[in-house]
Amino acid sequence: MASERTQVAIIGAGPAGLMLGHLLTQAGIDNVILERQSRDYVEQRIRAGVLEHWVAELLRDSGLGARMDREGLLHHGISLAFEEQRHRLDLTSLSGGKSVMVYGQHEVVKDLIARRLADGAPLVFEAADVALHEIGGPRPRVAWRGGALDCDVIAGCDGFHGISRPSIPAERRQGFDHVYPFAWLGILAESTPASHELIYASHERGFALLSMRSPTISRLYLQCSPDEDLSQWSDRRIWDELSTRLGLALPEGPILQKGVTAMRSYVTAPMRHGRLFLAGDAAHIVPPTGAKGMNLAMADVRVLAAALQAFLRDGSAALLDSYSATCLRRIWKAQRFSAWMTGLLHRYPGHDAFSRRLQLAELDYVTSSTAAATALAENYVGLPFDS
Ligand code: RFL
Ligand code: PHB
Repeated sequence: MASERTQVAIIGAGPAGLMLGHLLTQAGIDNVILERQSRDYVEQRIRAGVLEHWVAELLRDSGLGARMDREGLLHHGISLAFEEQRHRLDLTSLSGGKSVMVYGQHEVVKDLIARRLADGAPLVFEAADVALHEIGGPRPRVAWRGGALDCDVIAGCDGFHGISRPSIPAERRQGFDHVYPFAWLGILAESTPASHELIYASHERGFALLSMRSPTISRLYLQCSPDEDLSQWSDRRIWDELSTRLGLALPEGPILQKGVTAMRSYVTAPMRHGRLFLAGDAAHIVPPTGAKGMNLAMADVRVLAAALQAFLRDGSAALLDSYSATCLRRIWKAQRFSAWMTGLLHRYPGHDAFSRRLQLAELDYVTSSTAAATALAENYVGLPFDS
């Protein structure tokens, strides 16, 4: 089959692939995005909800902030709940003026797709059997059922279960993996959020989180077992358990979606093989407790877009050569924060009374020491890029 040609072939239309495509298009670099699923599927997939301060700014600066600023919820604090008390951390005063934006990942995805289509930039949905060829040489090639592309560089933005990472020979990459002995049962409900800010609760019965998508839609999570049987969870049981763990009466409403999310930390290194560069969940995943997954995906593509510009416009490979190391520094710090938040807030099977007292002492410390609260806040709103 005759191949078409582009500069950058992007695999996956999640936040990483779409944002990379947008930044490259703005810089005048040709790119094609290939997505296995349908447009409807990727626009309806409910996932992350918290954007770090700089991500909201990047969206604004690149012309994508209008709907986010109208419909998103700007948050200046979060609360930690334990031992029947709630403690608010003022993220904005602790971080020197920063905040987070509560705006669903699928809304970011919708905005990016709408913009891409308006720009007339190529985006192929339902691209089946995508395969990467010649990634070790200067002219890589991507083929799928019904098409093929010659390109300069491939960006593997196809998530944790994609084909990009396994396209790198196993002996050329190292995986760092940790699986947690619990999962989250998440619901999306048509109900007024009981608090206008997020509440992370550490309870004897397990972790719970109150979040939201709008003033009328709540997003709530409960720690559960990794093999939890959802059929055992009636709506009544879910609401009662959430209310007990959060220590709060919850306005109830129809549950629109229910699901179980596994908790895992994973990093692959390096994030490059020849002309293939991995970004986002294709290279790393974090447990959702620190709200870092989508933000890390955005951080990778911010670095990758600048490196690709230097390479494809000015012929300088230095930034591409340091891409993996630059990203991994931030990624490991986000891994540390996510694992720490997870350990701070969850109940571990076999946790003894001593371990629980240590956890409560740490929660007490974080909510009473400005130094400790500052460390949490600067990570939560997003670490600076030069650190
Ligand atoms: P995605 O979003 O998984 O997108 C990858 C895309 O690649 C496509 N694909 C392929 N396309 C072509 N050919 C193939 N062979 C392909 N294989 C896969 C897929 O269909 C998909 O469209 O990865 P990306 O772009 O790296 O984005 C990462 C984020 O989605 C992820 O990190 C976050 O959702 C994680 N996460 C959170 N992150 C945050 O920053 N803040 C949060 O508050 C937050 N909460 C969460 C979360 C993830 C959750 N779940 C369900 C895992 C809460 C939950 C419950
Ligand atoms: C969400 O709103 O889905 C959400 C918020 C904070 C997290 C994880 C998920 O830490």
